[in-house]
Amino acid sequence: MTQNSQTPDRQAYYDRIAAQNMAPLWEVLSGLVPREPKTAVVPTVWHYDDIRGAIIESGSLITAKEAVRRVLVLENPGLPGQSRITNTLYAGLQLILPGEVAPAHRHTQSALRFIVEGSGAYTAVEGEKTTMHPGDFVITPPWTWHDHGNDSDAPMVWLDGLDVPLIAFLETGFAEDLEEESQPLTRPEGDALARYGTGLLPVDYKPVSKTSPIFNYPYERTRAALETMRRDDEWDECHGLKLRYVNPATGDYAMPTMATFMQLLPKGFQTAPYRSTDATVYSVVEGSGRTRVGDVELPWGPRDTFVVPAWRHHHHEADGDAVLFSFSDRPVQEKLGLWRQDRGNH
Ligand code: GTQ
Repeated sequence: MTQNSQTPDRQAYYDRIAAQNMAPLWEVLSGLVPREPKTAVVPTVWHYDDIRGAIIESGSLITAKEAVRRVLVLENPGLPGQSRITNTLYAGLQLILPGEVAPAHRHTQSALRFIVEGSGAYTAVEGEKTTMHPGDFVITPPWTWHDHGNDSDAPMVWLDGLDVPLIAFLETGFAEDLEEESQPLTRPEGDALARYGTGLLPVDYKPVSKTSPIFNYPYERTRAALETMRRDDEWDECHGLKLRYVNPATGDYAMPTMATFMQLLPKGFQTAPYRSTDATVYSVVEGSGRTRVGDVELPWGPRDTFVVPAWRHHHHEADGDAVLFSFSDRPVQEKLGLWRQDRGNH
């Protein structure tokens, strides 16, 4: 970053102006205005089978109530101690045991849950409960009350994705706790999906927030859509068959700060080299294979989480049919006119 142009005269001058809270731009210019994105984020995979033991062990060390959220944060090794999986995104694996409640709170950070293990725990958001199953994509919009509970008889684990580092950078983080552990329920389960998630909307509906009014996109439906569409056999060379989750009221992404996707790679498919400016977190739902990021190989199987840094060429290889969920900060980049992609190796 430093351009190595220091001389004793210059250094003495830099020291003097530092006392006046000034610094020479020419020593840092190329780092401040890089020719292309330079990221500290390292391509990394967390194999569920390797980390499951530690996740379950956390359940005997602390209760969900005491922890508030009992989560093992997935820290990018290039950003140690910063609770970040990419520059702008946070990810963690949350455990909730039978009978436990993670108490109600709300915050300005957007949260997504992607269900990894177990079935039958719930999230309640703004007066409605949704029961969660593997592969479901569940949303907690900014500043909405949410609590989680597990009425099933098995542990449940999901991937939390939040825009925590982005909100911290913008210094717009607010949070508060509800006095009661669980919020009062005001609507029957399934209300939001019926109202907004069947290709219909209430006749005079106007969006009241920037987040989708659907807060659980069940895997069953997503998987069925992919399975029906594959019959056309129109595979994108970079993505296989890739869908984005949308807010049905606006056509925009389901969340204002995070884009979410589900893609199908058929058995034996190898995607063409691709890169984009949004670092992307993947959660493997079905199948196994590997993603190559430059010289780094990330082998993956069901329930694994992996991250591809910004603007790094990569491609995926699927051994059998594979289904990958992913999320990134693409909506923010697009709205600022910054998002770029590069299809192919040139
Ligand atoms: O479930 O509300 O992983 O507030 C981190 C912060 C989960 C949550 C996290 C949170 C939550």
